[in-house]
Amino acid sequence: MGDLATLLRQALDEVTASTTLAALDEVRVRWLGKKGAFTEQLKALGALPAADRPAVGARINEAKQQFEAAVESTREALAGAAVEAELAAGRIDVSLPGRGEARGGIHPVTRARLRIERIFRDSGFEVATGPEIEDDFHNFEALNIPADHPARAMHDTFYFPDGRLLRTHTSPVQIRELRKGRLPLAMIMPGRVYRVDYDMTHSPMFHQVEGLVVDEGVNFANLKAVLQGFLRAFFEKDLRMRLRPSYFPFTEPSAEVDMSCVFCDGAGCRVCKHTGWLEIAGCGMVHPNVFAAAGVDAQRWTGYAFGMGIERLAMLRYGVSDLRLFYESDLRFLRQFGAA
Ligand code: 2U9
Repeated sequence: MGDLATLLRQALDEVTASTTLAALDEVRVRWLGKKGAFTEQLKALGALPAADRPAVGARINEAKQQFEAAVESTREALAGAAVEAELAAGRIDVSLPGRGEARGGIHPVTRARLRIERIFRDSGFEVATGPEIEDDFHNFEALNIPADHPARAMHDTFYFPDGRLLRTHTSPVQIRELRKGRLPLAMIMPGRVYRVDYDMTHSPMFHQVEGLVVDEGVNFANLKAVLQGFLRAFFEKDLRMRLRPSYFPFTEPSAEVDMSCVFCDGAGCRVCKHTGWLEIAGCGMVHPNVFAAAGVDAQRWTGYAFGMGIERLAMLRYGVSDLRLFYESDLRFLRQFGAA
């Protein structure tokens, strides 16, 4: 039985040497499996004299049990260590400082819009909005833009299959307001508008603010004063303004609005192409045909209207040279604009 003691020591050494659960299992199978040494020993019992068998059998079983107990305790130790290692790898150090929260900012176009709204509200205007998906009547017909006008071409306007379209200006909101019949009114209409246009200075979607004042006896001089007051408040500069005759289907007479260059104060620079002036808005007195379409009595009421691009106002106010920066979501650009 000296043999058995040697075998047991060897088996226990192998258990101790196992560093993984898989290695330990391999040792267990090798010693206890069908061809394992303990099994072979038990098989050999048959060759012994019958009288010796119980005692020898008992010793073999004892050795086998010792081996099994060693395997079991090593298995527990290895499994415990594996859990510990897993926990250690995923441990979160709750005492570490946090990463900190990134502060959002207000988009420059929104910031400009809020600024415009505040200035006009302060001088008694209301702010009105309307749908971006419009019908032909509100976007064109009621604004004295006839069916054969080039603005209605497929390549100038985004159409839906049912004939509706993405509004090309915020003027349909004015039509909707006028048709409510609540006069007098003084309103601005800011919002997104769409045109089939894309290059350095044009985007298929951009923002406009239009204004409309309808009352008894309002005139071009009132329009000029309101626009000059707005531009001076928006740019916080004592700038000059001039009107040039122009044409829009919805106003008569109509004018383009220039302001003295906010970068060179009229002296001439690259931004104003050395003219000293920047084109900033369009305006005019509401056309009688527009009043008729909106159900307003043009004998009693007169009105003025104006329109400006919000991106252009924002570019000039914040010194942004490329319109596309507004739409690229580049955080290095956007982070420069804080709260309004
Ligand atoms: C009604 C009556 C009149 C709105 C007007 C303009 C002149 C104008 C452009 C400026 C730059 C649009 O963003 S832009 O491309 N707008 O020049 N808009 S008068 O006139 C109206 C609108 C509604 C009922």
